[in-house]
Order: sequence, then C-alpha cells, then structure tokens
Amino acid sequence: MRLDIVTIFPEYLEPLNVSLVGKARARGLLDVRVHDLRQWTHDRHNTVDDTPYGGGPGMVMKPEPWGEALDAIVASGGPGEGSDTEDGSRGGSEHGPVVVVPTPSGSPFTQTTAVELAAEPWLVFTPARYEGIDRRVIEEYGERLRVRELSIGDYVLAGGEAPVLVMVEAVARLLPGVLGNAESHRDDSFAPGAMADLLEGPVYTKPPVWRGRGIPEVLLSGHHGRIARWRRDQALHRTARYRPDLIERCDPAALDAQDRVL
Ligand code: 6GU
Repeated sequence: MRLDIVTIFPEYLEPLNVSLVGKARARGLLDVRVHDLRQWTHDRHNTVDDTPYGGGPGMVMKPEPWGEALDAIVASGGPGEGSDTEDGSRGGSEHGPVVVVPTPSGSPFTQTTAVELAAEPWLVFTPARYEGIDRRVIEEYGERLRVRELSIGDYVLAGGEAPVLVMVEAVARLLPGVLGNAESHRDDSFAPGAMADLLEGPVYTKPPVWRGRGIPEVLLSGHHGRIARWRRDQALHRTARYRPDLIERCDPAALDAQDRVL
C-alpha cells in the first residue's frame, strides 16, 4: 500500500518511522511518502494561509498549494511507481488514490472505515492546520477522485497530523503480513465476527500471583468452552459499563442464548 501525506509539519509524521508502521515500511509492505506543502508555494514567505472570506477568526489554507501538491502526487503514478513495494502492486490505481481529508467536521473514522481503507492500494492524506482548507479544493478533487472527510472523534485538535497518525496505524495493522499473528485482530474491540461490537475484556500473563492477586481460575482450567464463555461475559459486562450505547444498538441476533446483558 502506498500512502502520501501532505503537511506543513513533516516532522510531526516522524512517528511513522517507529514500531509497527516503521517495521512495515522497512519490510516493504508500506510505501509512505511525506511531503512538505510549502514546496508547492512560490512566494518568498512560502504562504499557505490567508484570511477567511466573510470574516471571522483564524486563517484558511489557500487552495493553490494544495491543488499543485495533489496534481503532482496524482501524476506521480500509482503504488509501485517511483518506489518499491515488495509485491510490486499497482492494481487499482487506475481509479487514482482515495483522498483522506482529516477534519473535525468529517464523518466518524471507525474500524469499518479502517477496513475499507486497508483494501485500497493508495491513500493520500491532507492534514490541515488553521481553520481548514478552502472548500473548492475538496469540491475539485471530489469530482475526479474518491474523497473522504473523516473525524477521529468529538473533540477539536489543532491540526490533522495527529489524526493521520491514528488513521495510518489503524489501517496499517490490518494489512496482510503486518501483524505477526493474522488472528491478532480477530477479537479486537469493534472487529466484525463473534465478539462484534463488544469491548475486549481483561487479559492476564505470568506470574500467577502478583502482589497477592491471582488469576481468574477459569483461565487456568484448560477448559476452552468455559474460557470462551467467561471471556464473552467479561466483554458484555465491560461494554454495558463503559459503552451502553453499543449494547443498545447491537443486533439481537448477535447475542447468543446465554448472553445476559445487565
Ligand atoms: Cl480529523 N482534525 C482535527 N483538527 N480535529 C479533530 C479531528 C480531525 N478529529 C477529531 N478532532
């Protein structure tokens, strides 16, 4: 998968060199290209913002640098061009990239969104600062490419860079070969499947007693059926406590005969 990220703070994306995403890059599973938006400015001060039409506080990002940046990136070809992904993948780029616009005014970025984006060969992220990007940029590329305006939650951040780190990590860990164990995300909170829409319950490891605290005895029983039942009960209790909204809107068919919510 190829990811292009256009920002006025390339240093903010340094964490993409570390840990899971950094390793996926080193292994050729992810081709991440971070671009400085100011390279597409032409004035002495590399201006990327201006005052809003209609007045009001704050500044708005000018359309011209974004237009030049996106045109250059789209023209640079699909995944696999000008760089090296291990599978040499270029399929799917005939539709161009999906453009992800992080904004607190977007639709919610969820695990379903992450799964959808993980199926794409090429994503371009446009994290903005200030009050956002001139609307005409989103209109323009919305006519040529698939554009998704996405928010990571109901709070306001100073810019889209931290949301990009969040979204890239959520997507990257779903790519084939990135996680050591392909089953590692089967039981994730919010993963589709048997534990759909339930929060994960508690986990334990050695030692068997720590500061006088033991392990729930069922986990030591070796009885896989009882362990699965216990884990599901823990997940239901935790979800009822912290996310009652998930229980409210869960499909009754997703609850099994032994589930007792409350
Ligand atoms: Cl994507 N951007 C900003 N600036 N703030 C946010 C957000 C995005 N999602 C939640 N808050």
